[in-house]
This record gives sequence, C-alpha cells and structure tokens, in this order.
Amino acid sequence: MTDRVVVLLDMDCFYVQVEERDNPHIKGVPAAVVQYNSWKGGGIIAVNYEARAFGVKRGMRGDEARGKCPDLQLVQVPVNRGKADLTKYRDAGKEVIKVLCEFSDCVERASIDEAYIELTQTVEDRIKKKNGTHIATDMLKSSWVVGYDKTKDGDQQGVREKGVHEWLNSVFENGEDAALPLDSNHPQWDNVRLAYAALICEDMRAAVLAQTGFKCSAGITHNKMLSKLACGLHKPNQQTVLPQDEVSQLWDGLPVGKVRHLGGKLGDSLTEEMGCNTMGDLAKLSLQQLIGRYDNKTA
Ligand code: TTP
Repeated sequence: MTDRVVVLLDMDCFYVQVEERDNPHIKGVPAAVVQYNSWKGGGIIAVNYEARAFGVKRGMRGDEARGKCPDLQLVQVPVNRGKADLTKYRDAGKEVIKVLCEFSDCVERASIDEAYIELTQTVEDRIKKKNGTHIATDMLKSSWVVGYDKTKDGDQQGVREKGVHEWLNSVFENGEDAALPLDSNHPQWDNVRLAYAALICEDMRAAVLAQTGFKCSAGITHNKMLSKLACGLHKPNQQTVLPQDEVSQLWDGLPVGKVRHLGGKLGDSLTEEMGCNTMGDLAKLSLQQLIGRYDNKTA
C-alpha cells in the first residue's frame, strides 16, 4: 500500500489571502471574508490566522466577530446580479494549479483551494538525479514529521527541527551524511521516498508563493486519505510527513469522523453499527467484516 507518494496541498485561509493580495492594507492584520448578505455584519466564511488568534471563527456574524476582535477587517465577497460571485477565488485557484503542474503530470483539483499531486514519478526521478546525496535537516525548513512532532507550548520550531533531524537520521542509516539507500528493497525505502517528496513539496510551496503570492500547507504520505489528514496537523504555511510506520499510533486516538469520507453518514454508521469510535477500532476490523455490512467498494 506504499507504492505511491501523494501530496495534498491546501491553501491557507484562501479567500482572505486572495483579498489580501488585492488589498495589501489588510495583510498581516486580523481579517475575514463575509458573505454578500450583510445582516449583522455578514456571515463569515474565511478567517485569517491573525483573526483566529482572537477567537474569530467561520460561521460567526461579522458583528459578533468584531466583539471579539474590534480591529477586525471585514471584506465582502463580490456580488453579481444579487449572487455571490466567486470568479476571483476560482481564478486564483487556477493560478495555483498551474504552478503545481510544473511539478507533476498528475494533479487533481479537489476543491477551490486544494489539490492532490501524485509525486511518485517526480520523486523517483529526483532520487536518481541526486544519486548518493543526502537530505539535510535545514533543507526541510517548514516540515513536520508525525511521531517526531510532540510539542508542548514553547519553542515549536525547535521541536519541529529536532523531530525532522531525528527522523532523517533514522531514515538514512548512518545519519544525514550517509549515502542514500537506493535499493527499493531497503527497509527504509518508503521513508526515503517520503523525505524526497518533502523536499520537492518545500520547493513546490515556495514556487506557489513566488508565482502567486499565496501561502499553503501540505500533507505528504502514500495515499490521498492520509495526505488530507496529515495536511491538517500543522498549519498554516507548514507541511507534514506521515510515515507509514506512524499511522497506527495516529489512528488510535483519532475519531472516525475526522477522516476524509467518514465525516457523514458512513462514519456515523461505523460508530453506531460497527462500534468504531476511533480509526484504531476501524483498523482492527477485517475487510470481510466490512464487506458483510457495506458494498465491496465502500468496504
Ligand atoms: P477551507 O480550505 O476549508 O478553509 P480556509 O482555506 O479558509 O482555511 P484553512 O487555512 O483552515 O484551510 O476553505 C477554502 C475556502 O472556501 C475558504 O477560504 C472560503 C470557502 N469556504 C466557504 O465559502 N464556505 C465554507 O463553508 C467553507 C468550509 C469554505
């Protein structure tokens, strides 16, 4: 199940970033985008991270949010013939996709502000090209590795860097300075590919920033479901690697509904009928048990 390397890239507070690019005076200050209906200050649909620090959340009315953050800048979604006009956000999303296509032939747009990027081939090509070169901690400047990312309050960046360093040391047998295990039968081969994917993803996110002005976060794993999950673990403007050997530990404490496709009725049914509260519970069920309850494809 680890033959592929897939990235999910998700723009940070996307509509606000688009508005910030058009109105630089709101950059770096608390800001939110509201729906065209201006009742009670409008319904908030996107919030930047500066405003989130004050407790401003999607779904609040603008007036309520200003109660939490008096200096909050509110920007209205453009309106055309009485309806929200999302053209500028869609166009901005297309700009990002164009950059991503420079890094892979296989990019799937998943929503207005996120895309899956199949990096399997790109990674293999880069490993061949870099034959024998290692990846140093400081090449992964905004990367986190699940299982090596336990932070209490305090020096987040210090913890991040230490975690990346430890992980790279475990992947490249003799430390970062070792030659790469280039053999695909090597026990660390999957992690070598993830490390290279992280390196490419750092470049890809830097290219998105340079060419569009937008910041984003990413998840790097062997499949779409895990990449989507990993992406949400460290935001904004960060990327998270989830090595396959760390998945079961992550699963144990993770409610089923947090995972892609399991947030709705299917997740409810898994909890109520199959007794799965966490992904760990779900992982203990056999495929046969799931086929006994759901159709083959769902199982
Ligand atoms: P999201 O990616 O869900 O959120 P976000 O980009 O604002 O913030 P984050 O950094 O947490 O990823 O949504 C992308 C955009 O889609 C968002 O900026 C506004 C729009 N949107 C809506 O209009 N209504 C909604 O209910 C949601 C979830 C998003």
